[in-house]
Amino acid sequence: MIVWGRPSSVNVQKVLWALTEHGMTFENRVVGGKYGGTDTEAFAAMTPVPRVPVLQDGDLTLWESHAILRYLSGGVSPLADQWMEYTTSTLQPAFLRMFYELVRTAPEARVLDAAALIADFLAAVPPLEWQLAKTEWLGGDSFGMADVAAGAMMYRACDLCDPLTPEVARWYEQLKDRAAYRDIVMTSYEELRG
Ligand SMILES: N[C@@H](CCC(=O)N[C@@H](CS)C(=O)NCC(=O)O)C(=O)O
Repeated sequence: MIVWGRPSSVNVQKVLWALTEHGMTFENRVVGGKYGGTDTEAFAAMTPVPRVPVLQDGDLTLWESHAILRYLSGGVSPLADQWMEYTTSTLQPAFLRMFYELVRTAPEARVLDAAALIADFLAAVPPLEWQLAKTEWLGGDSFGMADVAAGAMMYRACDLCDPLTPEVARWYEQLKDRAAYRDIVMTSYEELRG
């Protein structure tokens, strides 16, 4: 399999992390961001959206990180799917608004209210606490793709604010216990700093 995308992208990290957890072999072709390569005809032939990640598996080409996670797992449970959707619709947009302003935008160019951005992200976390009070992992009793989808942004989020309510803190410790999380997600994002 080939994963197109820079490892500094949180969405690419989800795919690299999932592949590693599944013990699958793959090649990572580093494109996007400062590396370029997403504005070529060859890239446009793979996806109509010049964004990463893109997965190639033989004749199959897939984009959208959560679709790739579902494919790699042969599908996910309804509970896991629900949390992947929550991540797409609510948690990650709030995280990205915070991350773009506080990390990707140079200090002198920041115009948004940092406290409000942080508060918006923190307001998206209590539903995770609610689920994690009932189940060990977001998607149920075992680690899975919901943890990958939502967990991928927690490392950077913890640098910017404190989202670690009791059960979320327990879950985050469990994520950090995984070698693939440490190797793929808990990495420098200095290249993204504005
Ligand atoms: N919904 C898409 C979002 C993809 C996306 O926005 N990727 C970002 C990186 S996280 C990107 O490609 N940015 C432009 C670039 O890196 O060149 C997914 O989950 O795969």
